[in-house]
Amino acid sequence: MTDITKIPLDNIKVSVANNGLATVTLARSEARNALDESMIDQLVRLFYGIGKTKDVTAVLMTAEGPTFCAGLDLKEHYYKDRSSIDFMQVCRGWHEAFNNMQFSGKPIVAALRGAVVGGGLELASAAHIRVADSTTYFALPEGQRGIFTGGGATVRVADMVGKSRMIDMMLTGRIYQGQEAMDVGLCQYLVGEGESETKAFELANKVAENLPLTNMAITLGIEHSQNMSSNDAYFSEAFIAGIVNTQPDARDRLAAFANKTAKKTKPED
Ligand code: 1HE
Repeated sequence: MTDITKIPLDNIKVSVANNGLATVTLARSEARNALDESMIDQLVRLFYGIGKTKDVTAVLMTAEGPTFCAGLDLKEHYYKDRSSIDFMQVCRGWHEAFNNMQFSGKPIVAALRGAVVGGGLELASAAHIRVADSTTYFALPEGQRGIFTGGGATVRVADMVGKSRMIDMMLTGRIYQGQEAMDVGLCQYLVGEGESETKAFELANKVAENLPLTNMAITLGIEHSQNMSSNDAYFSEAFIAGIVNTQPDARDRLAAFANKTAKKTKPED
């Protein structure tokens, strides 16, 4: 079994609590957590390990400093003066890292603050739940920087906000924040300044209580069904439910409902 705390990390920290909640922290605040090649390689390995280990049930993703993530390390990109083929390989790394996040089977709750821009938004969009605070703002400044997204935004951000909004964000540098960011689908929770980590922690702990197979089905099954015809998606749903809804570990939870000891699904609960 992979011990993810043994994976060599630099500018990223990880810890695992007794209930299986892993906290992954971007720790490069002096560069506003901009992602260089080394950090992307680390994210590839870390989330591959998180997927494989039974020790982790859910992930809280957070960041040090006032900014969640300023995206691609623009200075590294400038000084390396990469060729087209070099940058295509860089993008393959970003795609692998964020796919390992989205499809590890472990739910990720991201605690956002300050700038969530460019590749920072691509990173956040690979999380399953995004919690913003009143300082959080979202943008795709690539258009103004003379570059293009390369970490999956054309799929994940377009999926969240729709292609017209994404094109507007990239052409004009439009910034979304607060209730408007919620309304367009960039985040699912909005809390007061400095409260996103507390809220994300609460949600991640709640998610960690779900059965692992159920969390895997939720985070993977819904995503994959979007790319299928309705008939294929119904078949896939039935197949997933056939496995998940009959898992032995669910028996206790179903028994609790049958014998009236389970919580009801009501607003006050
Ligand atoms: C950086 C980066 C970076 C900051 N790469 N070093 N991303 C962007 O276009 C965002 C670029 N960054 C900014 O607009 C601002 O830095 C922030 C709004 C994020 C933060 O502002 P602020 O005033 O809090 O900090 P700062 O003084 O601008 O930055 C602090 C340091 O971080 C400074 O370095 P220093 O050595 O002068 O102290 C900055 O240079 C450094 N820093 N952001 C490198 N991004 C796979 S394709 C993805 C495409 C993209 O992501 S495009 C990038 C979009």
